[in-house]
Parts: sequence; C-alpha cells; structure tokens
Amino acid sequence: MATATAPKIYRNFINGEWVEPKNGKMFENRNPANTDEVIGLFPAGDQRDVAAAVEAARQAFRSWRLVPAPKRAEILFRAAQILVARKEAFAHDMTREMGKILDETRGDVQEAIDMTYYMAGEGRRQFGVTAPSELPDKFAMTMRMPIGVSALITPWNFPMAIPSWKIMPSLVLGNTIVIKPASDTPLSTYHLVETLTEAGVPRGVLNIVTGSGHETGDPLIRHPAVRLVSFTGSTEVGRKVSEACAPEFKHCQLEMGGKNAIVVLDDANLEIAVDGAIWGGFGTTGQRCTAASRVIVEKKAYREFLERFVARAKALRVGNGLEPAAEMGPCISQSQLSTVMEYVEIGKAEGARLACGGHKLEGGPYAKGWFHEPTIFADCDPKMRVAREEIFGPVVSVIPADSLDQALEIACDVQYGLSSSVYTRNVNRAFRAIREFDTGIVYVNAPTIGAETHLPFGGTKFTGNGHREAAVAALDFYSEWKTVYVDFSDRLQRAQIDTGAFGQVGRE
Ligand code: UN1
Repeated sequence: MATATAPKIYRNFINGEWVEPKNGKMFENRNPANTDEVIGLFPAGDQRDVAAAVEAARQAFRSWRLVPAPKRAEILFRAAQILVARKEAFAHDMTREMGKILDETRGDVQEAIDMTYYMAGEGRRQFGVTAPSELPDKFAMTMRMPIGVSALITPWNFPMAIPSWKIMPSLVLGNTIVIKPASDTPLSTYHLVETLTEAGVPRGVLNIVTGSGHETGDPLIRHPAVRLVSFTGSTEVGRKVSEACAPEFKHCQLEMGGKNAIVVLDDANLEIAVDGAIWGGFGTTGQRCTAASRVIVEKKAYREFLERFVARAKALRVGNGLEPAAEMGPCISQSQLSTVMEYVEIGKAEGARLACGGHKLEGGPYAKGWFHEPTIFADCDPKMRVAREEIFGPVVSVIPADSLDQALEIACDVQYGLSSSVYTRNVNRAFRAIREFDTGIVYVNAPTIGAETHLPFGGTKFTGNGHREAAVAALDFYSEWKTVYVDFSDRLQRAQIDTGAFGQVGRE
C-alpha cells in the first residue's frame, strides 16, 4: 500500500542509545482507521536485543538504587511537566496509531501525567514503620528496597497510561527497566520513554525493545537477570507469563481479562444508566479490560432501558478518531475485528437477539479501516458465550434478571473479576451490591470504566494474581520490605525466650 512520505524509522533504546535491532528487521505500525497510513517502522528485535537491554538495566541498577528516592522523584516531576506541555501532540499521535477518539487519547496521556505526578510524590513518602521491640534497648523498623531489573509488557489499548502505571512506581523505587510495548502501538510508549530520558533518567535505567511476544517478550521475561515482571494482556498469555516466572520465583504481577457487568435496578435513574452503559460499553470501541460488556437489568426496568440503550447505540457516530464528530473509533486490527465478527456469529447461533449493529462498516470513510457497528445482543441467557467470554470490541450483551439477588449472582458467575457497577437510588441495595460483587473495582451510579491513578487497580479470579497497580498498592509490588532490628543493649537478647526485667505478664 502506498504512503505519501517515507515512514519514520524508530529504534530500540538501550543503555542510553537509539540502536537498530541486531537482525536489522523492522515491522510497520499502521493507522487502524486508515491502513494506508504507516505511522512508522519499529524494530522487530530478538533475544540479542533483549539481552543487551537487560544487561544495561542490570549495570544501571548498581547506581540507580543508591540515588535518593526524592531525587529520583524530581526526574518524574520534570517528566510530568514535559508530558503536560506535549499532551496534545502525544494524544494526536496516539489516535493515529491506536484509533480511539482524541478526547480519549487526551485522557490516556492525562492518566500518564497523573500517575507520574503521583509517583513523584511517593519519592518523599517511602515510609516504613518503626516499632518497639519486645526486648529492652532494642529498636525495630522497616524500609523499602528496590528489587532490580523489571520487565514490563504492556498492551495496545492504553499505550501511554498503562506503561506509566508500571514505569513510574518501578523507577521511583529504584528499579531499572526494560519495557516491551505492544506491537500495535509502540509510538506512544516511545514518547513516554523519550520524555523520561529528556527529564534526566540516566542511561541504562530505562530501556525499550520492540518486537513480537515470541521473539522479544518471551526471552525478556525468562532472562535470569530479570527479577520482576509486570504484564497486562490476555488471561491466556498471563498464564504463560506466570508459569515462566514461577521456577525462579520472579515477582510477577498480572492484569488480565474482564467481563464486567453494569447492574441496572428497577429504581435506577434510567437516563444516567443508559449514559453509563453507552460510555462503558462502547468507549474505546469496547477495547478496555474494564469495558461494560454485560448489562444486567431488573425486570421492571428492562424494556425501557433496552429501548433507550439501543436507540443511543444506533445513533453513535463511528469514524476516524481525529475527526471531532467521531464518538467511536475502529477496532485496533484486522484480527480484533475478525474476533468481533466471529462473536456476532456465535451470539446469533446461540439464540441471542441482535438488537442493533452486528456488521463491519465498509465503504466511504470506513474503506481503509477496521470499523464495526456498535452491537447489542438482547435477551441473553447468562450461560451464552457472548455473555461470558471477553470479546474486547463494541459488543454488549443485555441480560434480564428477576431480582437484585439474581442480578448479583449473574454478575459474579463469570471467570473474571475486574470491575462492576450498580445503578440504583436505594442505598440499601447499593451496599448489598458493593458487598456481593466479586471484583477488584465497584462503581455505584457510574459505569465500569474510569479508574483513577491514586486508587488501587486490579481484579480477582482470572483477572489478576493478587496484586494491584496504581496507588500505594503499586509500591508493594515494586519493592521488598526489609525489616531491621537494632539491639543497643550490649548483650545477647533472645526474642520469645528472655523475659528480662519486665516480668512474666501473660506467661506461666
Ligand atoms: C484497561 O482497560 O486496561 O478504568 C485499563 C479505566 C481506565 C484504565 C483501563 N482508567 O477504564
């Protein structure tokens, strides 16, 4: 396919230098709204590039870990300021490579700004605890230690925000990094790495390597010098990452799939429930792990909710995300569009009622992109595959429920547990839902998307492996606690055994 100008060539960033991959191979990054447009050529590296990047990070760790955390944080502050200044340009580039509309890519860059400022603040807040020892003239305290080289594997749906969730806590705690961004959206991660480098991150501390999961991601997480792996992506790949980390007990944090539900109760304000279902289901073309891909509606509200929801979905303007009128962009790739189309067929075959959409968009402004109509399946049975499996596209399944209890049971009866939502004006029912939802994030009267950076992010069951990103929670993943006892008694004192001058309280 033709392009007007020669595409820009990007390189890996290893040990402070922009370098070509050892094998000289490159891959294309194309605009999913207009596949004639090549955003750039990026290195299709292999394990040799990975090895060089890990070695740079290993060397750099020796000095970076000794830089005082408040000084590391100052670099993050500067980086956040640069991101603010370049927000519009970075958002524009992100829409070109990822497809989501400009409002959303501005939000993605803003989320990176928020996380960078937040973690910069943490540089002066790496508090441990001090505690009295049970023995006299003895003191105890805890402090955070960096872990070493961290390998970060990031997805294409939040190409700057999610890398920032992982890079910022890792850096401020004194770890060094090799990041491998998704091949569909490497440019936004480049922008972030460049920004941090400009802000003063020393050579070798932050390295970026692009390429396929097989050729670069896999050797990266398996490299013996990597001590920590953070991965966001599918549950299927997450399991492999987990298995690869297990033999060497690498710290491993996984953020995986979702099948998030909005529960609309009879007493809900239906207008805001519909607003929420539209934004939660079709925002980012449904390509969020937090997407509201199910809406469970109590029976008295069912007909009216569905009617309004379908009318709004039909009216959504699909188009190139750079156009101000567009409300929903394309799918990220041909294969993602094919997955969506396959699920439409699956839904129809299993008897879900196609209430709107169901086709890919063709011709005119859609001719060169991976566009699909906003699609709603109505009257779904919770056992249907479209109501249980993550589709990661603009497809929402609406499921009727007889009662609050049944709605909550349906909501929890999937393998994932990321986000959930309830629309109600009854405080008792809201608190019952908050308690019963088996997810890491719960919203009341708001959709399942929209997490903020100063609160923990993550999910239960097949969504995660017990860790949380963002907020103070991230600090616990990117550091180890060191517990320190200082005995200034000038004699041997035995914990649990020597009771000393303080008697026998509570002992036989
Ligand atoms: C994701 O979909 O992987 O809460 C992340 C949200 C965003 C982050 C989504 N702040 O929807």
